[in-house]
Amino acid sequence: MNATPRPYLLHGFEVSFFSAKVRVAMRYKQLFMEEKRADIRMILKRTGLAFIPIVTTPDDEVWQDSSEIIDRLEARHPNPPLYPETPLHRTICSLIELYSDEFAITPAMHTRWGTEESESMTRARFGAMTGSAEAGNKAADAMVKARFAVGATPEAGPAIEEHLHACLSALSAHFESNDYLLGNRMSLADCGLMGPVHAHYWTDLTSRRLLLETALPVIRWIEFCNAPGADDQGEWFRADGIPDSLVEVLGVMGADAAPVLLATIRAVEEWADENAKPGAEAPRVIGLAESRLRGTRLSRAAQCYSLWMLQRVLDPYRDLLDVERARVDSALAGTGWEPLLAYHPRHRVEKRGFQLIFSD
Ligand SMILES: N[C@@H](CCC(=O)N[C@@H](CS)C(=O)NCC(=O)O)C(=O)O
Repeated sequence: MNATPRPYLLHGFEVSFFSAKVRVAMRYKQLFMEEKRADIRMILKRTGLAFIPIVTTPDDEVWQDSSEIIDRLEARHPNPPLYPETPLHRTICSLIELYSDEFAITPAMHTRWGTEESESMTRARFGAMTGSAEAGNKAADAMVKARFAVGATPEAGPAIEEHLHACLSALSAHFESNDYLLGNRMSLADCGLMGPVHAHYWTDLTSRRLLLETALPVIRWIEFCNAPGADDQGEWFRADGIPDSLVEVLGVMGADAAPVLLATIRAVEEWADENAKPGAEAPRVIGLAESRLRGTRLSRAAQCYSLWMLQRVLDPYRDLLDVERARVDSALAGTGWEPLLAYHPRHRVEKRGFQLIFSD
C-alpha cells in the first residue's frame, strides 16, 4: 500500500518572531512542510505552554522551542547542514542565536510597539489574524505589557534606536558582499537573526521604512533566507575564517548585548543561590535585571530560560581543545563577547519534556 506522505506542520504566524526563525530553517532543509495558523488552545493542550511556534512531525510528534526544533531538524535531516563544524563558525552561530533570541527581542518589541503608527498597524494585523478587532486588541494589550517587561520603554527608545541603526548599518555592509552571515551558505546564525529582522523590523511599519531607506542589502538577505534554493547555496567562509565585515557585526552585537545578557544571568543566578531546588521547575521570570544600553538604564524581566540559551553557547565552547578555543578567542577579541564567553555559571538548567528545571 502506498501511504501518502504527511508534511511537517509549522504552527505559527507571520507576525511571530520565533516562527520566522523556524520557517527559514525548514525551507532551507527542503522539507515537505505546510504552515498552519497557530491554534493556541491546541498548543496549550499538547505542550502545556502558550508559546508559538510548534512543529508537528509527519509521525505527529510535537516539537517546541525554536532552538530545539532546529536541533532536531538538523539531527533528522543533516543535509543540507545548518550547523558548521568548525569551532569559530559554530561559536558565532550560537552567539548570534543568543543575541537574537535573548537580546534583540528588546529592539523588536520597540519597533512593533514604540511608535503610534506601528502600534496601530499591529493592532489591525492582530485583528485580521485573530478574526476580530476585540480579540486582536486583547492580544495586543498583552504584548504591550510584554514590551515593558523586555525593557522597550519610551525612555530606553533612543538607546535602542542607536543600537538598531548601528546593527543595520553593520549588517548592510556585510551583506553588500556576502549572501549570508557565514558566507554564501545559510546557517543557524541566519535563522536566529531572522526572528527580529524579518518578523519585526521588516514587517513593522516604522522600521520597514528604515530598512527601505537605509538597509537594502538586509532586505535582499531576508529574501534569500526565505527562498533558500538548494542550487543557490555556495560555501561557508573557508578555513574557519571570517571577514572584517562580520567582525563589525559581532562587535555591535557583543558590545551592546553582552552586558545586558550577563546582567540577566547574574540576576537568575542570585535568585537560584537562594531558591533553586534541583529537579524543581525553573520559574519563567524571577524578577528584574538592571543594566545599561549605550548609557541608558535598561530594566528587563530576568528569565531562567536565558541560562539555558547561554549553556548552548558555553557548553560546546568549553569542550573545545585549548588550541581551538584560543583561535576562537583571538578571532572574537575586541567584539565585546569576551566577558560572556569567560563566564562560568554556578547553576544549570535542563529540559524535562517541555519544562525547564534546575539540574541535580
Ligand atoms: N524560547 C521559545 C520562545 C517562543 C516565544 O516566546 N514565542 C512568542 C511568539 S513569537 C510567544 O509565544 N509569546 C507568548 C508569551 O510570551 O507568552 C522559542 O524559541 O520558541
